[in-house]
Amino acid sequence: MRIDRIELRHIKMDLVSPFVTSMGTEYDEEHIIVSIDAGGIKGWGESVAEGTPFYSYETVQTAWHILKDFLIPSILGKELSGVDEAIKACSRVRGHMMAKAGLEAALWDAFAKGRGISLSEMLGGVRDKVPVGVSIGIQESEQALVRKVEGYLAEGYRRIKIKISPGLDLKFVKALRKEFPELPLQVDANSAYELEDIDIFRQMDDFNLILIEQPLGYEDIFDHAKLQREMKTPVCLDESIHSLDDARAAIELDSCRVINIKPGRVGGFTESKMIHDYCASKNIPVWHGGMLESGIGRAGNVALASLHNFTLPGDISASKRYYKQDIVEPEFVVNSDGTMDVPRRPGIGVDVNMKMLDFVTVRSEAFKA
Ligand code: OSB
Ligand code: MG
Repeated sequence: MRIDRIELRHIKMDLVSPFVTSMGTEYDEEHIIVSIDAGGIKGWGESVAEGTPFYSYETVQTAWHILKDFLIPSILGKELSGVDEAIKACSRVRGHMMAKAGLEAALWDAFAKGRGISLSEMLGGVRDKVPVGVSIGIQESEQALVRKVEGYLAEGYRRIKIKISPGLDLKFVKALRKEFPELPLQVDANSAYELEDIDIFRQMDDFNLILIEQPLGYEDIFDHAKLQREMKTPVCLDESIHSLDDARAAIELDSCRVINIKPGRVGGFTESKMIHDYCASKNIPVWHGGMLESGIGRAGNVALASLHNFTLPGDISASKRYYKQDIVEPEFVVNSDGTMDVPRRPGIGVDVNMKMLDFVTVRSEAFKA
């Protein structure tokens, strides 16, 4: 497949409600949409670098720079036999996983469309529905959180994750456990704690949580092993895992017993699959994380989550949980049994709503071979 043209679009979409975490408050989401024209086929991908460097060092600006000046020139005008060849052509670039993943996703979509199969099938997916949960930001009060959770459970979500931050942690967990003793519940700290806070995590052990996500440093693997040793509840790593090598180190050191896979954080679907397969071989369950993606990124997430070792519900929620209107058709919905359908049409399996995409685009640039 010859890579004839690549277009980048910086998009900005208003969230239906502010998303509060230990990293700050988000009112809107900025990402990059990548589209590739190759031999009459159009592939779509989303780079989840955000407007701010608070979750990752990458931002829309850094990803744009890396895509424009290094990644796109490495493949533009080339005849590629598959995604692996593009990855090899881009391998001199160190880091910048989100920039790489956006381009890689567009290539996976184009190659799947070229073969007339769904992205899920091309990735080796085994499910036509995936279990999904919802990630809830820090709320003003315990009562407000309980009401939010009630609403999401009524919509069908099977598992609730809440964001925590020092001082805004145990009281929320206690309130939810009191109201919903059997609720599948997990917490995400986004690196807000230190090993000295171990007492809080010892107390968390009493609440039958599925897991505790990224309590300590955002690059740490070592201290998480010390914490896991002192706890029954599985530690799950998100921020610290950027590659198969990181996953190996974390599992060999027993720094975590679950891994959150986000293709954007690890450079794309290819590395995600390698981490998935390695975790399966070590009996480590994985689940699909989220970066408040538009429907373009979400379509890829749902496809990846159809692989067999994604046994825990993902942070993959309905389009309307994030945005008033999505940029794909049909929008993503959650079924009443807490699952989401895996698109079956070729590639990402949803159509891009060009009118909506234009509406949310704040800048674009095209590169022609
Ligand atoms: O840590 O999992 C996280 C959103 C942005 C950045 C980091 C995270 C999140 C979420 C939201 O938790 C998950 C979703 O997309 O629903
Ligand atoms: Mg997380």
